Amino acid sequence: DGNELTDIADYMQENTTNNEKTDLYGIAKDKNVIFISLESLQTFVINNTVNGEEVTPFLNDLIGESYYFENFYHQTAQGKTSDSEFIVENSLYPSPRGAVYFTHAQNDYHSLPEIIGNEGYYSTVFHPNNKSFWNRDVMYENTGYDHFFDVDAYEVTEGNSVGWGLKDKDFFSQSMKYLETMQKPFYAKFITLTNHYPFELAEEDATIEKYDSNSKTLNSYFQTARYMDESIEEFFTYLKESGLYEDSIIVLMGDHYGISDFHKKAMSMYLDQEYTDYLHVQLQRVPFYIHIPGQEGEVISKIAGQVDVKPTLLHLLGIDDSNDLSFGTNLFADERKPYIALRDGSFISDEYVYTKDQCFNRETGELIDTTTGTADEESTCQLYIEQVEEELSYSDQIIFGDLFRFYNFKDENVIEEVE
Ligand code: GP9
Ligand code: MN
Repeated sequence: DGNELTDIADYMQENTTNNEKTDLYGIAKDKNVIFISLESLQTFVINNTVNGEEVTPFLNDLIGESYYFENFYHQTAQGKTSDSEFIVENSLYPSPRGAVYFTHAQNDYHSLPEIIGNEGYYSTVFHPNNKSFWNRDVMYENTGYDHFFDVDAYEVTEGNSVGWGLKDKDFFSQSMKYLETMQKPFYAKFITLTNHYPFELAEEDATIEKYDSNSKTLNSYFQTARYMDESIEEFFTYLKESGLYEDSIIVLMGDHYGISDFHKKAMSMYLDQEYTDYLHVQLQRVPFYIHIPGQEGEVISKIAGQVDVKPTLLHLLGIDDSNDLSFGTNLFADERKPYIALRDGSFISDEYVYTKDQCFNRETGELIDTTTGTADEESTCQLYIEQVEEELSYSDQIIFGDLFRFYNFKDENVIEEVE
C-alpha cells in the first residue's frame, strides 16, 4: 500500500529537495527545449584525436558556448537508450534487470513531458525506428508525450540508411519540416542512431580514418562518432536558418557507453592507460551540454548524472518542483547530493570512486583501500556504500510497487489514503 512510500518520500524530500533558486531559475521560461540524445557517445572522445584529427570538432567548439559538464555519468543498465530516457525524464533509477520501458510501462509516473505539458508545452519525440522498439509507443503515451515521429514519419531508402536505419544527417534534415510547424513552446527529443554498435558507415560518409587496433569496434567508433558530430552541426545550421535557434535551449547528452569492457585492450592502448576498475567507471562519463542562447560557455567539473537532468531542466524553465520526488538534484544548486550512484552500486563522490569493493581516489585513480579486509578496517568509501544501496532499492520499490499512484504531486506531498 501507500505506507511504504512514506519513508521513501521522506528520504527523497530530505536528500534531493530542489528548493534552491539560483540566478538561472526560469532563464529558459517558455523557451522551446530541444533535447538531443547522442547515441553511444562517451566523454573520452570529446577534445580528443584519432590519427591526429579531432573526433568531434563541432561538439568541441560547442563547449565554448554551453554549460558543459565534464564529469557527467550515464546511469543506465540493460534498457540502454530506453533507460537513459527513463532516468532523464523521471529522475528515478533504471531497473536492475530488464528495461522499465517493457516491464513497468503502465505505472503512474510524474514525468517531465507530463509536468511541462501542464505548463503549456507540446511534447514530442523524433526517432526513425519502429514505434514499438523498447515499447516506446506505450511508455510515451503514458508519460505525457503528445506525438512520436517514428520511422513512418520518414522517407527511408537504401541510399539514406546504414546499420540500424536512417542516417543521422537525413534524420535531422527530414525532421525540420515537422519542427518548423510545431506548436510552441515545444519539448522535442531527438534520438540519433548512426553511432550505434557495430558502428557501420558508408564509405562516402567517412571523413576521418579509422583507428588501428585489435578492436574493429573501437576502430570504427571514431568514424561514426565524427559522422554524428557533423550531423549535429548541420542540425544547428537548420535551427539557425529556421529562426528556432534563438527561442530554444538545446540539451545534448550521451545515452550510455558505446565501447564495452570487451575492448579493454584496444581502449587501454588508445588512452595509453592501464584498464582498471577505476578507469572502467570513469569511462561511464558521457557528454552533457546545455546551450542557452545569449549565455556564455562554462565548463563545469562537479560530478553529475542522468538523474539530475529532470530537476535541472525544471529549474531552468522556472517550473517549481519542490513537491516532486526525484533522486537527482538541480545541477546548478550549491547544495547537492554528495554522490552519483551507478546501477550496480558503484558510486562517484567528490573525492572517491567506489566500485567492486574498492575505493579509489577520484582525481588520481589511486587505490585507497578495499572493503574486503577485516571488520575493523572500514573503507574510506564506507560513508555512502549503504546509502547508495538503500537509494537504489527505494527506486526499485517505487517502480516494482507502482508506488507513485499513492502520491499526490499537486497537493503538498499528501500520501493518499488507500483501502
Ligand atoms: C533503438 C535505439 C538504440 O531505437 O534507441 O537502442 P539501444 O540499443 O542503444 O538501446
Ligand atoms: Mn543507445
